[in-house]
Amino acid sequence: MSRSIVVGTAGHIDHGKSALVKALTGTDPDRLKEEKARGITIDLGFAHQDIDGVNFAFVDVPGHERFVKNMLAGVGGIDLVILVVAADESVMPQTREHFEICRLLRVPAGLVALTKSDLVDGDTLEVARLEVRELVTGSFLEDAPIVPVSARTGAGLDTLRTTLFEVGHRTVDRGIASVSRLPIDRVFSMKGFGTVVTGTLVSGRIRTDEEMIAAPGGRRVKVRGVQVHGQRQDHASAGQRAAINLAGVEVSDIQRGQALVTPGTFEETRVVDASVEVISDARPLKHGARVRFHQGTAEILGRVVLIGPFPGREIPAIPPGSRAFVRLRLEKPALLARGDRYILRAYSPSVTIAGGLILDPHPPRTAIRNKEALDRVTDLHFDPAVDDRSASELRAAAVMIREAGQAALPLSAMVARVGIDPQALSARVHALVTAGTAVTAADVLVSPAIATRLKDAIVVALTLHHRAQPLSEGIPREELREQLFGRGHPAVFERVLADLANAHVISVRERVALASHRVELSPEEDRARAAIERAYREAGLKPPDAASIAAEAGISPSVADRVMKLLQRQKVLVRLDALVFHDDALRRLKSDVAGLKTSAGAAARIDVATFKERFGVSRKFAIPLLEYLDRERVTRRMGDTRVVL
Ligand SMILES: Nc1nc2c(ncn2[C@@H]2O[C@H](COP(=O)(O)OP(=O)(O)OP(=O)(O)O)[C@@H](O)[C@H]2O)c(=O)[nH]1
Ligand SMILES: [Mg+2]
Repeated sequence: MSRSIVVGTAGHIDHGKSALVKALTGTDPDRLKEEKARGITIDLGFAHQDIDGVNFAFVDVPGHERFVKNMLAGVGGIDLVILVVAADESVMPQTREHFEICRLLRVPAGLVALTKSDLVDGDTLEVARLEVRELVTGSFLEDAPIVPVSARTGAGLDTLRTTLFEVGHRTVDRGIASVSRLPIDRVFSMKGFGTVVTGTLVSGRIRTDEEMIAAPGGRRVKVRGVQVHGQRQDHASAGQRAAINLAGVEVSDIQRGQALVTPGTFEETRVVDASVEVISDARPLKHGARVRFHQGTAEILGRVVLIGPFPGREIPAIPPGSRAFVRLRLEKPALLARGDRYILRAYSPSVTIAGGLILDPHPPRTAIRNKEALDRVTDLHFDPAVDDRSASELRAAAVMIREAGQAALPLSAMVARVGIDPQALSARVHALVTAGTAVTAADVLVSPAIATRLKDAIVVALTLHHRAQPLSEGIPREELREQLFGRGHPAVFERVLADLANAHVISVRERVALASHRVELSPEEDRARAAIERAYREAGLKPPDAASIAAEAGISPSVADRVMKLLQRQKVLVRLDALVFHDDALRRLKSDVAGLKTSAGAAARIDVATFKERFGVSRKFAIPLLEYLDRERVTRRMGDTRVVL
């Protein structure tokens, strides 16, 4: 498919935006009945046209001041803007407002169309040209071509087409990151197809049959079909306008403001940290101001909380024409990634006042009116136009890994929260590890300081444990984790254990021990061990109780207790309910009972009475032993008797 460039119109009401789109494409972008009746654009309109093999997709926006919110839903993904200024009226309020919006959203390129050139003489045209030049001085449109044109007579249209092609050619192709994201600008139902959504695909690729999420809301949808510029395709790519036919959802389930995204990449958020720039003819942006937050195609109410810097001592406010850092508290969830551009409009009257860049879509809920918070957002800040992307991503990741602490930062969060292209993820992780900023553990990242601290804590805990309980083989793994890292991410604990084991510092079995640890018995304990073991071995299936063994052998109860526990951990002795048997006796019992089958054929059975008789034990021993045999799958109980398996 040919290269595709999305072009947005911008400009004051009635300046001829829609007429120009129609003159260029042959399609009238005003599609609503009300628009035709009133002769104004109300909502976004769409048209497309090939110019010399490049596909230009037009998003025509309304100029009316009441519909700026619709305009905002359209300019999100555009590559190029045509700022439309009627030569007879020149620069008007929405010329300025739309221009500021494009500037704040960092629309990459543009040109100016001086429309209705047929209505003015040369001098008036020059005045309009000068006023436009003044407006765009110092902006992305500073050197943009200004093309006089008339939709009525067709004068200048060819030049406009050529200029559009030239400017369009200079815009850079958007990289196709594998996270797909399509802010939805229209939802409708099409006969024979069902639900269709449209939008500009800002990143990634959307394929037929793919599963996606419509978020916020998290609804799973399936892509039934994809159309780009009115043609069926098997996929749409970043930078294209696309119509996506969805299976399994009604039109009423989906709205403008949601986005189609790859499952598992974005988390909804209501609190974000951002940089902000207040436009020069707006009022100061006050701490606590209620605003309309616009991003993608969404409009969400929220409040501005100033992080800083604060030049004055009075009520903090960001003066017009200056920049600062803010925390935005939204009244409804949004889907945001680091690096997203947004616009703020005043709650009432709704005029555009500021715009900026999302720096952290999931900031920790810490106090923000202090120097630490300001340092933090300064660290997170970046200017995509001049900063090295990889360096700024690594800096942000470092902040977030540090803050995640023991909980660790999931790799999946790196994409939306840090803004890393999934294809670059492993390279970034490698860089973080090499720089000593992160340690990886399964699918999370943790700061090396945490890993080191945990390692030290484990060694100390084991040393103390071995000193206090020399007969213990170590601390059970789970107990150790609970004790030292209860709130930490389990993968980090496992990673640290593995590191220590690989370095031969510890040994990890059911219990964790220092590698150097040996169970060493004192002469008294050793004598006790031998005596107890012998007693149980000789007692076979009729063991006496531990206390009487100890008493008979003259062993103190505390030594007996320690040695008994050791023998059980070593599996020399086995506890069945209240009774303890020597492992040898149980082994012999198992093979004897299993042997019944070989001698008696397939239907070997045994009941309590025959068991007692054959093995010479009382009921007290017979019951736990038979139950043990069931558990060991040597026998199976069937009513009063047992079958030998
Ligand atoms: N004489 C003359 N009239 C024009 C020209 N372009 C547009 N018009 C007229 O100006 C009026 C407004 O044109 P639109 O294209 O609807 O203006 P718009 O900028 O799309 O307006 P909104 O979408 O409502 O902001 C219409 O009556 C057009 O016929 C032109 O080049 N010359
Ligand atoms: Mg219009």
